[in-house]
Amino acid sequence: MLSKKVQAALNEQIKVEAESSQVYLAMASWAEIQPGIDNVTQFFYMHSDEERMHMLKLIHFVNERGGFATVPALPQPALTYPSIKHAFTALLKHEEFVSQSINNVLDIAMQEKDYATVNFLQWYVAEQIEEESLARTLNDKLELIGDEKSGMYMFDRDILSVSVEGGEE
Ligand code: OFO
Repeated sequence: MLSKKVQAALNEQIKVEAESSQVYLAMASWAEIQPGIDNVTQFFYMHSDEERMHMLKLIHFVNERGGFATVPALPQPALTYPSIKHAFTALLKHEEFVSQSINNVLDIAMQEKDYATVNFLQWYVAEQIEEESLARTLNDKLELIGDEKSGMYMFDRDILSVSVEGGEE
């Protein structure tokens, strides 16, 4: 059985994952109308789907542990970006925020001596390490590319294989 505190923290995390899914969905829609970045577009759509999966996993966990997972209202995410680099910088910042949020939930679960939740959250801790690392790699590549068109062509060509190697789920 979940304590009220742990349930509230997990419900907050459900909101964070849902927001992540929306943020990346908006990035995908914006990328889709930019010329020549079809794979970047697909990367954002896939990332949005993954975040929805992270949200669902939390919903099932809360309900299976005798709690009640609440589906949150969501703010509208940013709809456009000045450049692809800006979108990826925002993605990295967002992932860092999510990691911090997972750490907060973990802190609460530990304070409450809820070791089942602590154990469950390990998957998210590992996932965030991978996602942050992938986001940093992609930002570093974009930094090198600058405004070079051929570099952006290769970035788009390679992004899906980089994300698979990076262990994206
Ligand atoms: Fe939910 O994994 Fe990133 O944000």
